[in-house]
Amino acid sequence: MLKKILLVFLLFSFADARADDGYRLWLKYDLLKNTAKKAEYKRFAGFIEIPTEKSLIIRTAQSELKRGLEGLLGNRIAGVAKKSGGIILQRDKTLPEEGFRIETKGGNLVISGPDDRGILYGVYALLRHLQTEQPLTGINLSSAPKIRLRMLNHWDNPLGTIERGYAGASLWKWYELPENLDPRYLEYARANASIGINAVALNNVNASARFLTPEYLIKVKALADLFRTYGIQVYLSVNFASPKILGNLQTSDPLDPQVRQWWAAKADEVYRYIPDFGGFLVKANSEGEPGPQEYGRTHADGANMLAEALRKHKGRVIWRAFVYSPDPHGDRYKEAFNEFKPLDGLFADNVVVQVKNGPIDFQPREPFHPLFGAMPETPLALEFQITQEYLGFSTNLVYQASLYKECLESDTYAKGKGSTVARVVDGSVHNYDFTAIAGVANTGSDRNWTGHLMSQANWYAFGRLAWDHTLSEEQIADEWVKMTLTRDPNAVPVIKNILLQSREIYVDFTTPLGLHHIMGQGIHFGPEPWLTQSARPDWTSIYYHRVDSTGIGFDRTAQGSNALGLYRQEVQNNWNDPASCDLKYLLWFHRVGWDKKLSTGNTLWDELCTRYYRGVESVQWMQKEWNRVRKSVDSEIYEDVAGRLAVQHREALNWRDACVLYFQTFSKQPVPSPFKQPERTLEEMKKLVAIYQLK
Ligand code: GCW
Repeated sequence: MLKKILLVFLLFSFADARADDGYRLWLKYDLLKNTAKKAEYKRFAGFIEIPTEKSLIIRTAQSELKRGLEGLLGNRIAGVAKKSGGIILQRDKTLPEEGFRIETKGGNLVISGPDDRGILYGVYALLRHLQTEQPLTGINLSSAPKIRLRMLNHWDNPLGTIERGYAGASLWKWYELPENLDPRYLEYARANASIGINAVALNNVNASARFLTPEYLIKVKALADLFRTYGIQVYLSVNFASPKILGNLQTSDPLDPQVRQWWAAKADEVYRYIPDFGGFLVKANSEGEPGPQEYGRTHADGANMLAEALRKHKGRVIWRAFVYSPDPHGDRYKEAFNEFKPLDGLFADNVVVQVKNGPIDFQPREPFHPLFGAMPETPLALEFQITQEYLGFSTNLVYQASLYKECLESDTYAKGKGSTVARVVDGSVHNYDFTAIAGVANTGSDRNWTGHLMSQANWYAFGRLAWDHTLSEEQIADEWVKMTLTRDPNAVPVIKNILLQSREIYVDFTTPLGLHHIMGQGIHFGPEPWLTQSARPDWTSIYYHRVDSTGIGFDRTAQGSNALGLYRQEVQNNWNDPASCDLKYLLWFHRVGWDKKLSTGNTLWDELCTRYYRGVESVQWMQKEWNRVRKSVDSEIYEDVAGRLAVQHREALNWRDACVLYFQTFSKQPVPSPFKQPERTLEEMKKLVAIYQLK
């Protein structure tokens, strides 16, 4: 007996002493310390009643609610329903699809949803409410998603690597599936469901054909069976050449009857394994991936063939618009537009075209993609990159809700003022029947899921904005900090402020004033503005910044490439004139002389230097601010974030010195005071970057 007590004691003290490692994300459900709140919440924690027809998702909702309440309130929830004092989960068909309402009625708390997912999302909303210590008395909260398909795209490869993944190996252990189900699969599904994500594409868009073989479909099915219990549908990225690779056909021409037949049979087979399979995600004729253009066919021909194969199963095709050609005289900015705009209206009704937020490639800042203002007849899905390919990998703290919001709120003027990207994507501008948004996942098998603990906030923010793009980045940061890090009222605003400033700080020390695509060819987290040679001209830096002794920037006005001409007149009016163009987009659209006076009062050269230097100083500011919250956050998390901020400072210095020194060879001007000339030389910076890129 004594031994047993000792063991229990040891276990408990271990649990207490054990530092937080971020594994539990924002779903910790630790006992609330606020006794008044606890007492208020306990009035409804007597029992949980669920609808008589119980589905798997309802069971999930019930057990999640029980787990949450027991953790937060510290008492067991009885199984027996009473008249009042409990929580009732119920169906209410009058509510909008997947939505929910939470209200108090007759001494109970009632969570209603029109469908199972709605009830599950209502449960998570309630738990969020309690975790952030909001008042429950008189609660009347309803919400419904603005976009129907809210999905993560994993760029995970069959052998466990992740393209542009910085948080360890893939979560999917393909060799162990289907027999062995890693417990993380469920935790992953929970996390997604808690923020309203209802679909995932499991594999890289640079797709291996093996996922469509029976050997792999059985593995995919194992994951789909599990994710279904959290309301998550599975999609696969497919290789357009699969008929040749797997079917031994001579061609993968989308108009060839045998090819069409092959895909139809393949779709039937997939649905035998996974009856609620979502559909195919396709990257075609892009960066060397196969596609319909090899046969003289269009993207619409390719997408429509797959759409036909999936139609009878209610499956969908998500066809990516990320295409560009290696034309040294062209402007990559315009290429996706030029290929897709003429196809508007030609896609089958179960096709969605997925467009990246900006025209180049997930840069720290991009103007919104011109296709969002130009495809009234084609449902467009918006693709964000949550993983930080161009945002400092997992060593830089960059809260991306600011980037997402900037894009979502950009006005396309597609149907007059107020036709924001968000409203195009949610279908309210053009009445698309099906709407979708995707985030390229930042998850991996690192214990804390995302490498940088603070990058969890980006996963969280993506889900929350996919649900409701009108939420502010501030509100989302508030929820995330309180659920993940601390509810200490002295620390919460400090951490929120770091998050809210972080994206602009990153832009400042990497690509201020509208510079873009000047990163290392191999190290997308580091600088290589001097890159002039590559396998393709549009993979160099000079293609984008066009620096010379007179100035810097890409002229995309009518005198230049006229990429600006792809936007509505009102948008062009905002950006056309270098004197009034928002400085954050200046060098995206204009070549500007070094001595040109900007609205800040500085010349272009001085302003450029000021931003690079200010960026580095701001990283030091983040370090100091983080230090202020040391006592309010878990020590393991504190140390880990502090360490990564120190790395970020080193990387910021590298960016600053590399860019300032290189551009200075053209401007031939001193670094303006009070800043000091970098201590390192350009040659040293080039050597450093070269070392990072050695094989
Ligand atoms: O951002 C680029 C990445 C590629 C990626 C591609 C894409 C999956 O560097 O790694 O490939 O975009 O989005 O298809």
